[in-house]
Amino acid sequence: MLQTWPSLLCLSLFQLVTAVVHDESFIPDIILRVTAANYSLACQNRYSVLVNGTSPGPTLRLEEGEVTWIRVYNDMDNYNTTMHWHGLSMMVAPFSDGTPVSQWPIPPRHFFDYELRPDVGYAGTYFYHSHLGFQAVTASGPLIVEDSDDTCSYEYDDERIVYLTDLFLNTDEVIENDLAGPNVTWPGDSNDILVNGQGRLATNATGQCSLAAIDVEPGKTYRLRFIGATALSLVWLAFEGHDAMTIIEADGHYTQPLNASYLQIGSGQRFSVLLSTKPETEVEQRQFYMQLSTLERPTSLTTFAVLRYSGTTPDLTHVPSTPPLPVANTTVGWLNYQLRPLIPDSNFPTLSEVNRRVTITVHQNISSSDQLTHISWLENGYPWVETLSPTPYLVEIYEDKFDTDAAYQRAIANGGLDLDTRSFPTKKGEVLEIVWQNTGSTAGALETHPFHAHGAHYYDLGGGDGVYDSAANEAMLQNNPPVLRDTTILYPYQATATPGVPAGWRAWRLRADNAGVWMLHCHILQHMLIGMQTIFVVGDKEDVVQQSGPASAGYLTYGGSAYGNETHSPEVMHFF
Ligand SMILES: *[C@@H]1O[C@H](CO)[C@@H](O)[C@H](O)[C@H]1NC(C)=O
Ligand SMILES: *[C@@H]1O[C@H](CO)[C@@H](O)[C@H](O)[C@H]1NC(C)=O
Ligand SMILES: *[C@@H]1O[C@H](CO)[C@@H](O)[C@H](O)[C@H]1NC(C)=O
Ligand SMILES: *[C@@H]1O[C@H](CO)[C@@H](O)[C@H](O)[C@H]1NC(C)=O
Ligand SMILES: *[C@@H]1O[C@H](CO)[C@@H](O)[C@H](O)[C@H]1NC(C)=O
Ligand SMILES: *[C@@H]1O[C@H](CO)[C@@H](O)[C@H](O)[C@H]1NC(C)=O
Ligand SMILES: *[C@@H]1O[C@H](CO)[C@@H](O)[C@H](O)[C@H]1NC(C)=O
Ligand SMILES: *[C@@H]1O[C@H](CO)[C@@H](O)[C@H](O)[C@H]1NC(C)=O
Ligand SMILES: *[C@@H]1O[C@H](CO)[C@@H](O)[C@H](O)[C@H]1NC(C)=O
Ligand SMILES: [Cu+2]
Repeated sequence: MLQTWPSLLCLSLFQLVTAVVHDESFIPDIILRVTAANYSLACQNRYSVLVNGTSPGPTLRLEEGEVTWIRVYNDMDNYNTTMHWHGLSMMVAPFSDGTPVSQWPIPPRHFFDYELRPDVGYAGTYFYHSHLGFQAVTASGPLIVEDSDDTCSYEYDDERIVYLTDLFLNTDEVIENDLAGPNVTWPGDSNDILVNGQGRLATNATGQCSLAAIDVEPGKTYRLRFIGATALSLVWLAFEGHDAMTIIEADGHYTQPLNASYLQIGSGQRFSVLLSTKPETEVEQRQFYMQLSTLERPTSLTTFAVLRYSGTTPDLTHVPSTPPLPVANTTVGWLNYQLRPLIPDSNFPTLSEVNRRVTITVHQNISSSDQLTHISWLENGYPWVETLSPTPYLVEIYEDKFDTDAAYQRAIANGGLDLDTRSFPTKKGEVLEIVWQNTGSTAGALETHPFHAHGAHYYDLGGGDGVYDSAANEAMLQNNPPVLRDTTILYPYQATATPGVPAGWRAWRLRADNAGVWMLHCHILQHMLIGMQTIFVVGDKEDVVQQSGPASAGYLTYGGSAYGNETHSPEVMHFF
């Protein structure tokens, strides 16, 4: 059944390859069903996109180096969807990245079989989420890549997932229209930070909704896997009565142990910490608050979960009127230059190996006319929004409709951005430095942006005020080898800045080895909706085909035969 092909490609082969029909004899490893329904979070009814009927959706556990097929059903009548596996590189299976630029969305009442294979060395904490519109505010869930026998890891007694989401009361549709409609309206800040889908409105301390409990036993060491699946909020958190956490993982890579009394988690980031519980003899109080606050918003919101020792009668409905911990402020540049890889990493390219530096200047552009206000986030002068690519770029590449060479030439002459395709074309194998450069908005404001990369993890070179100075920064890295990350934060280093003037940067370095179409974007959904996204096109068609193989026609049209429905078994490429 399964066709294989040599890695050398010729055109005639393209015709020969056939897809595998996933009929009843094909059993996916995992099934996810996406619905839209009225659903209650923190006692608030909201029409939301859900995975398997809940938010967050079920926890997925994958193995390093193992191929896993995940069938995602779009059970909605009125919305497309996709599913992105946040942090996995999608090397080899480029249609599986789940973005609007790498696949046609899954039409209503259709399903798509995603083929995943987490890279060896990437055991850690991830999540999955829809990549369309504002759906990811609720349509998401934890994804854990388990350690293999060879993984050099840490010892702990047990683990707990601490999954953070925002609660918005307006529907996705209202929020999308408020932001991207003809007259922008800010649809409001988060009403609550939910922990594992649970919480109580900060403004409403009565009622039946429970705080989340993190259940522990005395005298044990827990690995807490924190997942920042918030739409907007940068979250500060710490535990009452337990002031020592040891960070051991960031974005799917083990780090050398680093003690911290609090965490600061942006949308898209993950951290694991080891937390040792008190010995039985010292446990007088049996429940302790985990205090969470939103940072960098006009009004800070403080909410709670409960670290609950065994043997207690829980009180999860009580919200303290006075927070047990001081209400936090942002630590600008938190963890910069402090994390080290657990295993020495010899693959880090030095400054002299860098082929090209792409500086991406981000700017919030406000324009008004005839009583209408329009706000966009621009990257080097231009926004990127979903409506800009009616056909996914990867499909255009397979159909020979995207001339990557011409795009590359135009981009090189324009600081890396090709205006015709609104993309950042890259040669496969280039060593890139990507510098996110903050600037004052039209109104002189600066904001915080957790920038995320698809397609590869990057060496996070750090960040600072002003403009990036590569020589000075390289000196900072001399005895501080950086870690691989997929989401790090561009901070504001002052409250205001002159419109358009550089004020703060974050820099990444990576080997662009993964041919395909990869989004690099701020992970704040509201910012994405009004332009804060970029598209990196790595390699040309030959590179993509050589890496992954050809694509059957069923992938190249919306609702094509690679997509299944009730009467049609999908014809699916097995890329691995
Ligand atoms: C999701 O729900 C479907 C049935 O609705 C079930 O078959 C599947 O196992 C569930 N997935 C997970 C990961 O629990
Ligand atoms: C969801 O709830 C709203 C408000 O109560 C209601 O108008 C709407 O019909 C409900 N939708 C569905 C699909 O149940
Ligand atoms: C679904 O996606 C297709 C292809 O991009 C588009 O034509 C259609 O309008 C979308 N449908 C909805 C409901 O957004
Ligand atoms: C407060 O909680 C009650 C009970 O859960 C709920 O009915 C009510 O809508 C909430 N009030 C507000 C303002 O959220
Ligand atoms: C980190 O915290 C652990 C647990 O509290 C403690 O044993 C260790 O000494 C601390 N390490 C450093 C470097 O402070
Ligand atoms: C946060 O900043 C405010 C105002 O600068 C200050 O009053 C407060 O003490 C700070 N909080 C902490 C925990 O440092
Ligand atoms: C940026 O704003 C200016 C007005 O302040 C407006 O003229 C211009 O069209 C805007 N540019 C974009 C790309 O939105
Ligand atoms: C646009 O919104 C602003 C404030 O949100 C309002 O003052 C203005 O009247 C609106 N313009 C139109 C044409 O509705
Ligand atoms: C199911 O898929 C087949 C093949 O793509 C298509 O011809 C058919 O129209 C689809 N059915 C529905 C109900 O969309
Ligand atoms: Cu942003």
